[in-house]
Amino acid sequence: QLPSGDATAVVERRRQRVRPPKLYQVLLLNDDFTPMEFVVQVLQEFFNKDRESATQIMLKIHLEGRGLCGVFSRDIAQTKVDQVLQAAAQQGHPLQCVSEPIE
Ligand code: NFA
Repeated sequence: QLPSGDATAVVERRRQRVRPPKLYQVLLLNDDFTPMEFVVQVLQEFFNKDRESATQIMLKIHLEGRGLCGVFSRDIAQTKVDQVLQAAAQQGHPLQCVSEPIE
């Protein structure tokens, strides 16, 4: 179990168990129906992007299929996903948003 011996070994083993929390990417996925302007507004409202970077990210998603909106702790990432999906559904848009752990 523990390496043989002294108190130092115990201290080192405890320290090894402390890990920084996993981080999560939040991504938006392209579709053929959600208006570009709505995606730009989502990026500004929920991901605090200025209009220029929001437009760039939207176009990247449009051209490449998906794009990174931000990196957050697990709970914040899930809240972002929920907020985006709720806003999209409320406006009748099929916009999809997912979160994925990094590494
Ligand atoms: N592809 C959508 C359109 O042409 C725009 C869009 C961009 C949708 C990014 C979803 C995400 N109206």
